[in-house]
Amino acid sequence: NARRLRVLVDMDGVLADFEGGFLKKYRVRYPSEPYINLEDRRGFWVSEQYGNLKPGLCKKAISIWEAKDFFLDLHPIPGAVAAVKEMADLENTDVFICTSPIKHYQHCPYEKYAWVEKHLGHKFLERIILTRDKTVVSGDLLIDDRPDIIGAERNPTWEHILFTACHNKHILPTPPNRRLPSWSHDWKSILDSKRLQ
Ligand code: BVP
Ligand code: MG
Repeated sequence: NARRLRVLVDMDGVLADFEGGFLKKYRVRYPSEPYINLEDRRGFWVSEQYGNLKPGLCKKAISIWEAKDFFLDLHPIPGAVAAVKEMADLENTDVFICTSPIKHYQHCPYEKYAWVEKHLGHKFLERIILTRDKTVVSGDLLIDDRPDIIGAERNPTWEHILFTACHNKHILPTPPNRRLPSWSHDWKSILDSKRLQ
């Protein structure tokens, strides 16, 4: 089977630690405001949970990731850099980084490219797909921490593998939906199972 496998890998929450980076900068900028520990995060939208915690905190949360250097300063998720490099070096495997930038575009798109160059190297700049709609991108697998990935295409070509994050760990994946609990788990088996299909 010489068919190539195309893997789309999400960035925020899968390669880059958006949640950890957010909490750290939020607490520095708003030291007297309440915050949500990562263990207590529920729901994909940080802004929504903060808005429900106290009026005004939705806007304060948004101010954190709209600021310069927020996306560039994010730490890699443990094991992510090594895994993606190894994945890209596998035979018959094409890896793309498929990420949704925020609409406040002054810093985010640039910093996503800079982050990839810094952590994965210059050649990975060829592999970046910025899109707000991942359903129109074709691939065999999409490794992503967002539970609900919808868009213009009703039948995306990819199988969504839910990457475990603080905000989704309590969600029970409805079979046959699969999870990748972390990069130290066996992601290669997921790819191999897809090659055989
Ligand atoms: O660019 C990130 C941050 C933004 O959504 C994008 C998630 O991209 P993917 O990982 O799905 O590719 N984002 C925005 C908000 C609120 C906006 Br108002 C949020 O609460 N969480 C969040 O991740
Ligand atoms: Mg994500």
